[in-house]
Order: sequence, then structure tokens, then C-alpha cells
Amino acid sequence: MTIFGKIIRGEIPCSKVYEDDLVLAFDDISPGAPCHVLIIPKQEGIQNLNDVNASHAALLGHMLVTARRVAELKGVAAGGYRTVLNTGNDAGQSVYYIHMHVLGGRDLAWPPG
Ligand code: DGP
Repeated sequence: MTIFGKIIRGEIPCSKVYEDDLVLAFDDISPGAPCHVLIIPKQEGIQNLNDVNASHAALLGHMLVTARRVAELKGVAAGGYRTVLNTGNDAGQSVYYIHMHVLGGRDLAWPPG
């Protein structure tokens, strides 16, 4: 099981930002910006975007809606923020449990490294 699987089961603590029936959002342990929140589905077993299909569309949409909510809760919505899903080795994915990064609170360079 991944570290996020343990967080979703409550076996490892996290700094919770938002939670509902479908998702959990919590502060990244190694923040890359003043706001750096991770959104994960409560449904386990999805490693990354390569595992998703049409049956996951509502869940993925809900993760985006949650990103907006998180940005508002963190006070970065008006200034702007970035949502990122790293998929696979070349993208630098380190935890193979699908998660969306919400980054904001500073100027973010583009393209990313
Ligand atoms: P990625 O590279 O997209 O797989 O990002 C994984 C992120 O997860 C990375 O920014 C650090 C974060 N992370 C890893 N372990 C933990 C943990 O135990 N708790 C929290 N809150 N974040 C973690």
C-alpha cells in the first residue's frame, strides 16, 4: 500500500484542508509553494491517469471542483493557482496513488522543470 493509502485509512496523520465523501485534501509534506495541497480520491486503486477511464469522469471532475474550493480556503483563488497531476516516471511521480497538486501563493514559472 502507498503512503496515501495509509493516509486515507487514517493510519498516518495529515494536515487536512478539506474532506467529503469522495475526496480528501491535505497539505503536502514538502511544500513547493505557500499553498501546496494534495487532493486524493477515497477510492483506492487508481495509480495515475493511465488507470482512468470514462467511469472515473465524475470523480476526476469532483477533484477539479475540490481544487477550486481548496484555492478559496487557502486564499489563493483570486491571485491564481496551478493544478497538476504527475503521471509516471518522466513526470516525476513519486507516489503511485492518483493525486492532484494545488499550488499557489507565489509566481509559478512556466513551463515547469
Ligand atoms: P508526486 O511527485 O506527484 O508523486 O508528488 C507526491 C507528493 O507527495 C510530494 O510533493 C510529497 C508528498 N508526500 C509524500 N509523502 C507524504 C506524506 O507522508 N504526507 C504528505 N502530506 N505528503 C507527502
